[in-house]
Amino acid sequence: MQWTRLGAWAVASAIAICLGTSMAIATQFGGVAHAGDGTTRIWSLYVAGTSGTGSVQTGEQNDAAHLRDAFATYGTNNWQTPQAVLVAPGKTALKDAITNAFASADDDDITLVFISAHGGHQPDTNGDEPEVAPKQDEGFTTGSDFVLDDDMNSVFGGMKGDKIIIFEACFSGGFRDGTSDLALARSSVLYSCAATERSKGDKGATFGHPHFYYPGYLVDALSNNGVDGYAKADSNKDGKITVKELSDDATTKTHAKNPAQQPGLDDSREPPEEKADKKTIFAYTQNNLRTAEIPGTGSTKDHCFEDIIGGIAEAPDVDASALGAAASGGSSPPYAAIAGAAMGLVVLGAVGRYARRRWRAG
Ligand SMILES: [Ca+2]
Ligand SMILES: [Ca+2]
Ligand SMILES: [Ca+2]
Ligand SMILES: [Ca+2]
Repeated sequence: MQWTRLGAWAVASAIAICLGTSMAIATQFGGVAHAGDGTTRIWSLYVAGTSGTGSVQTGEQNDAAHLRDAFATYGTNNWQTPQAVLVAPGKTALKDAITNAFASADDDDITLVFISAHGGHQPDTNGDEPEVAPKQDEGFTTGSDFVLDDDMNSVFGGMKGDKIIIFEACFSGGFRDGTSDLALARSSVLYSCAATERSKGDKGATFGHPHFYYPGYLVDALSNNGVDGYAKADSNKDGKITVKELSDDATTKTHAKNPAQQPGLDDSREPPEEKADKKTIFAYTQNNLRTAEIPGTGSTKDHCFEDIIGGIAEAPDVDASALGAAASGGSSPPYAAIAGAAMGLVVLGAVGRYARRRWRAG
């Protein structure tokens, strides 16, 4: 299977690649009526936060494009087009793209945004974050912008119906843990790691080409199980993958691959009929799924800033072996050391926003 199609979207001109066929299905909300046209449609948008062609940037873009392709190519439920992949849209462009992409969605539809981007954090200045050290607002980068969790209700405000947001980013488990964080009604968040964790991937050892682990396993979850033609994530083999089945499969495999990383699912803001185990995100035909990809070789990398955002000078590197030691030895999260060092540098008078990102092969 080749994954060669990658769309890039500027706000003014969407380049959409339309794949797959649509087949109307009954509402997926357990028979509970929401205002709408009586048909559940799935609208989706996929974002790679980084532009460029390096191996790490390729990982982000693979995450976005391959998840899009897996959903659209093999899913038989009612995926709507365009299913655009956006590469490094700025914050305003991202917000506008979300508003535009979901303009035709209604209340009995599902809207989905997937984002693979560097995660970062900065000191919590409005006090909304939990009273656990270190108090930080988390966020992700896209283009040259940092999207703070305090701003996510605005950025994602154009989503409609039942909202599913999937984050591949360091610290993404913290994107809705503060009182000013992402908290849209009827929304579920799937995240690649806890608020204190770094999210990792590799250049090809696991999936045959660069992916971060969590989205790589999300894509893999939609592939043929190699036994009886059902999808790997379809635990009850009914030809449908619920949001919970998808999350569970990718979570288990990601955590097994990197024990220092615990993905998760938060559907606490969903009404009972839209909880993750009630909602089909992927319906398919048995024996009509792609096969799993072939592992290659590659080194491990993480998906974090090595800089702290917000006018603070670059923080020191964290060695990959130290991350491993922290995971196995239970020492304090490595990012705490980064934050402490970076905050110490504030007094040196760093001025302006400095968001240089650097990826490191470990
Ligand atoms: Ca509808
Ligand atoms: Ca916050
Ligand atoms: Ca937060
Ligand atoms: Ca199922």
